[in-house]
Amino acid sequence: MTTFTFFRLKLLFTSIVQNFSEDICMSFIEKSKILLIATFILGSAAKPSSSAIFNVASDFSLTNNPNGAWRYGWSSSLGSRFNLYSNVGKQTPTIDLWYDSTKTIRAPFVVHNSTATPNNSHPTITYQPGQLGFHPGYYGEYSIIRWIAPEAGEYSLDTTFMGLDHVGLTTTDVHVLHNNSLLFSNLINGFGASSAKSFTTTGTVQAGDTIDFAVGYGSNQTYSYDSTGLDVTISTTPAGVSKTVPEPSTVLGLGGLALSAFLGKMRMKRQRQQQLARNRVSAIAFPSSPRLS
Ligand SMILES: [Ca+2]
Repeated sequence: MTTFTFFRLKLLFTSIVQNFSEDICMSFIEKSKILLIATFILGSAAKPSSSAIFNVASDFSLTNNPNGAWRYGWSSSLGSRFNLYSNVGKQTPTIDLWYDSTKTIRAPFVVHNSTATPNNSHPTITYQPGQLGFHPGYYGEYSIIRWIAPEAGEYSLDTTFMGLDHVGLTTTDVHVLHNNSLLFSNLINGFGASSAKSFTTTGTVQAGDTIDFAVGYGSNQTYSYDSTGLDVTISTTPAGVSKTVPEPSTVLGLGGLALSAFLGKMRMKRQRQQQLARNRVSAIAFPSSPRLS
């Protein structure tokens, strides 16, 4: 549930509760029941949603950086200041590119094949449909894709780095860092599946924690032909939320039904009371005509 949706609901329930609180026909106990139901609905709705899945390639954006939980950028060394890429363009006419225009030949960078077909528009790389890659800089700058935890909770991480350049071949060093502490390091020397290095882990994060995926120019310390594929999936479960807890929409539906039923019952009671009051007024204003005998 978005913050906007939550506050719209809050305004709606506040309005309902206020209207009935001003109803003099309603007892204190009845008003208290309405408040309790509304509080339950809002309290349940305020809880974070259940598990979320983030994928670095399918979530890619060429228009937003930051892009949701993702950031595209670079640093001079591992763990040093993170700089967002501020320039977009094309590596080839059909391959998307994030880069820093102040850097030599636009490296380091991040690339993405947004087409639905294998793309060999680059002379030494074939990008698979939807594939994402990144590349270090001339001076050994690290290209980094950063994920920032939207909220506290548990996470599971599955990542694979792979050489993309079938001519070079790719020669890079790759890393995963949690809040700038190394979780994983390895070297990519080669091309394709045989060069791939994978890493999986689980853990906990606080809101705002960073998990970085970084690529450097490798043990040969040259950046030529160093395009490296990156596949990352992060699954999260917010703190305090069990996978068996009903979805907020379910809670809202059940809570809304309960509140509607209770309010309907109160309306009927009020209508009966108003009708009785009208009958009494009618009896006083129009007494029966005296019977002529
Ligand atoms: Ca290299």
